[in-house]
Amino acid sequence: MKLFFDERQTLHAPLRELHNGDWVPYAENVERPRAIVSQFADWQPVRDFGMAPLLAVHDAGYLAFLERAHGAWLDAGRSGDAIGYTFPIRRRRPLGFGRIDAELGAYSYDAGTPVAAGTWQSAYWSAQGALTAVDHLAASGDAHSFALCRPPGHHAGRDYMGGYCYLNNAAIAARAAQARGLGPVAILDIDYHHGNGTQDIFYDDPAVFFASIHADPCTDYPFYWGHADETGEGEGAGRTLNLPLPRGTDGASYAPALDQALGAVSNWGARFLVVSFGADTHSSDPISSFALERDDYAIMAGRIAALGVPTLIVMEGGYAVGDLGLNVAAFLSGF
Ligand code: SP5
Ligand code: ZN
Repeated sequence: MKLFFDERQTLHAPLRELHNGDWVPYAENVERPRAIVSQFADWQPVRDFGMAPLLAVHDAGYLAFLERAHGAWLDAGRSGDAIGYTFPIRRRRPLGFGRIDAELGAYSYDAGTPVAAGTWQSAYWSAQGALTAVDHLAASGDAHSFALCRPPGHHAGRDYMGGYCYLNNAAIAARAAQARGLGPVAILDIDYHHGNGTQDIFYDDPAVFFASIHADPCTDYPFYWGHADETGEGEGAGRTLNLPLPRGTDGASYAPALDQALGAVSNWGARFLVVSFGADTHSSDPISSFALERDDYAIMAGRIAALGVPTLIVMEGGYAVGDLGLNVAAFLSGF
C-alpha cells in the first residue's frame, strides 16, 4: 500500500488548547505524524492539485480567512496562536467588518482549533496528500492507499474549523473521486469522535453515503451532532448513518456496529470508499474513552477490505503518541 505525507504538515504547531477551563498542551501535536512516519520506510511525495479541489468543498471566504488569519492576528498586535473568544450562533447575518476576533468566531465553533503561523501550509498539504492518494488509486488500480493527513479534517465543515480540523480532507478526497468518475462514493468514519464536518457537508447530498461509528455525543465531543436520529435531509435523507456507542466500548462490542455500517455501505452500492481513521478509539488514548486494542485494528481493517471496494484511508485523530505508530501500522496491515 502506498503512503502519502509531506513534511510541511509539521509546520502547524499550536502551543495550547482550552480544556476544562484551563490551558493544556495541544493534543494534536507534531509528535503524532512523526510517530506514524517512523513506522514505515517508504513515503510517497505529495503533489499539488491547487485550490480547485478545496473550493469544491469549502467556502471561498473561509479559505481566504484561513490563509490570512494568523497574519491578521499579528497585525492586530497579538502574539502566539490566533484563537477566537466569541462563537456566534450559526446563520447570523454575515457582517463584513473584518476584525480578526469576529472572523475567528464566525468561522469556527470551538476553542480547540487555534490558527498558528504554519496552520494554512500544513492544512493545505494535508489535503493535497489526500488528493494525491486518490490520484494514485485512480492511476494505479491499487485497492488501497493511505494519506497521513495532519492536521485532521473530519470536524471541519464547508465554512468552519473545529476539533483540531481546518480542511476536511475526507470530503475533499470524496469530491475528487466523484469528479474522476470513481463513484458512487461512501465515507466510513471510525474516529472516536463523530465526524460532524463531513456529515454536515454531505447532509443533503444524495450522491455520497456517510456512516460514522463514534462515542455517544450525549457524553462526548462534539455533542451537537452524531445522534442516531440524524439520517440526512432533503435529497440526502437516509444517506447518513450514525452509530453512537457508549464509553468503554471494546473490540467485541465495536464489531457489530462496524458490520452494520459496512453492510449499509455495501447495500448502497459504493464503488469507492474513504475511511476516516482515528486511533483515538484505543484504550490508551488520553482524551477518549473506548477500549479497543492494537489487534482489533487489523481485524477491523480486514472487514473493511472484505468489501472489495477501492479504499482511501485518511488519518484523523489518535493522541496516545507512544502507541500511535504501532496502532496505525496494525490497522494498515489488516488491508
Ligand atoms: C480529530 C479529532 O479527534 N478531534 C478531537 C477534538 C476533541 N476536542 C475536544 C477534546 C477536549 C479534551 N481536550 C484534552 C486536551 C489534552 N491536552
Ligand atoms: Zn477524534
